[in-house]
Amino acid sequence: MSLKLFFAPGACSFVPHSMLELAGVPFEPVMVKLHKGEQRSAEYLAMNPRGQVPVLVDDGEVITQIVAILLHLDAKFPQAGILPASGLARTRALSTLVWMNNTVHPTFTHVFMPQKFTDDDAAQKAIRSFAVTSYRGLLAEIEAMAAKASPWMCGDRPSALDAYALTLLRWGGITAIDPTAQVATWALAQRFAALPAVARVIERERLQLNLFQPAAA
Ligand SMILES: N[C@@H](CCC(=O)N[C@@H](CS)C(=O)NCC(=O)O)C(=O)O
Repeated sequence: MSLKLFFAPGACSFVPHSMLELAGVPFEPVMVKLHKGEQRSAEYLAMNPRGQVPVLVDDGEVITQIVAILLHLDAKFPQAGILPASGLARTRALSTLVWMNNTVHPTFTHVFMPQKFTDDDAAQKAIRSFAVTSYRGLLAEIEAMAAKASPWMCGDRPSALDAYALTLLRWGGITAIDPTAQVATWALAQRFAALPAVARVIERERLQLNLFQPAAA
């Protein structure tokens, strides 16, 4: 069995990256430098024509999309607790995971890369500013979920939801949303980051949890 994960530091690939480390299975992490455009190299596009991370390569089979990658890993390593095993707990966790991936994450894309949505400079500014407000509201929804975590989002085991919550909260810092003000999510993220397996990922990606910079006046 050979597993390779293409990841970029601080990107959404942190979610499968931390799940692979938590699973304790051998895998090869391959860093992709998005700021250098490595995701658009001919070699990378031959593997993933969408030019994005994460990509999981399992025995030569290329798998893209976070939710698909996580479900694939969960089926392969059920002991890892990537999602609750069954029942309503699993359904609810999937519902939150998919919402994080298809709503919260793309809202941040509008903040971080408004150029993907229009080439008009003024419209980009408007998109960004509207998306920051939406993103704030979405982080407040995550905060309400984190406040009920006991101790993790899915109960007694850390899961993909904790990893995604950390990632989304961390990104908020870039948009002048102070992560420490989201008290429950911040505590959850710190607890998750302190798990030895996750600490290895944070070290490999050289991540700083708190990226907060106040908005310019
Ligand atoms: N829907 C995709 C989203 C992946 C995604 O947005 N990846 C970003 C990093 S967080 C990326 O690779 N961006 C590089 C680019 O678009 O150039 C998934 O779930 O995997």
